[in-house]
Amino acid sequence: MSITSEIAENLIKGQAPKVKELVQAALEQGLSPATILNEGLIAGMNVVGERFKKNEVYVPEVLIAARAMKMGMEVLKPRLAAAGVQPIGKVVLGTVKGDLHDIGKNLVAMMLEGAGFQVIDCGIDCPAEKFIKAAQDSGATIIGMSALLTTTMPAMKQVIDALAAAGLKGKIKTLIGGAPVTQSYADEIGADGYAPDAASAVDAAKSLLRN
Ligand code: B1M
Repeated sequence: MSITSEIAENLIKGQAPKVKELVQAALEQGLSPATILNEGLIAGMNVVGERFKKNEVYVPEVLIAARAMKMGMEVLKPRLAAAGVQPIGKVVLGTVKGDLHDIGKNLVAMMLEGAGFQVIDCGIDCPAEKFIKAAQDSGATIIGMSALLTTTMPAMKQVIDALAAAGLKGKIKTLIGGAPVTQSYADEIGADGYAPDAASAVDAAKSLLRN
């Protein structure tokens, strides 16, 4: 088995120290940071994402795999930066104003990072101005919003309206999700994308980059 396949296999199993060790060994063998990222860490996280979508694995397994990804990335990040490897896109992500739930939002962040996105995390209880400022400051082209309460869902529309008022609607795309959120709600408030789970959020974000 190639060392990148070994990295992917161990990431899927959530073997964080082993992933870190293998990433280090792969660098010592002369593999490029981009190859290790794409064929090792991202390949493994893609498998976890697909299994999560099919309910073959659950939140704890994803969190454990994400921790392994994080440990591998700690070794790889400085080398990626030195090699000038760019993220595939930048996403500002947060839980909307009034809402303190962040477990789902954090899973989305991990999946996006696992797929090669740079995530600017605005945390919880994030007001519209903070989302928009973070996107403008970082050059992100997607704002991702999470809401878990029916009472905080309207805060998503406030962000979309504020983007429109600032003349940024369409330039900065919006992606929404969270347990009470639906595609029809996304259509109703004019969000550019909706995803029912963290793995689908990656597909939706990639599709927003293309359109
Ligand atoms: Co709260 N809570 N909670 N809670 N809580 C719910 C959401 C609730 C359904 C429980 C219930 O009554 N059955 C209910 C909401 C009812 C409603 O509005 N319809 C509720 C309530 C009422 C409240 C309080 C008001 C309770 C109170 O104080 N009276 C209060 C509100 C506080 C606030 O936010 N202002 C409150 C507080 C809390 C805790 C702080 C105790 C805690 C949060 C801890 C934390 O997040 N750090 C908490 C929890 C844990 C829950 C439940 C039990 C679990 C939520 C969760 O983490 N799910 C929840 C009941 C439940 O869902 N069974 C509940 C796991 C997580 C992985 O799923 O977040 O849906 P989820 O994320 C998924 C997808 O939705 C999607 O991907 C994720 C992974 O697949 N997704 C996205 C999420 N964001 C996305 C963004 C995307 C795309 C996909 O694009 C950007």
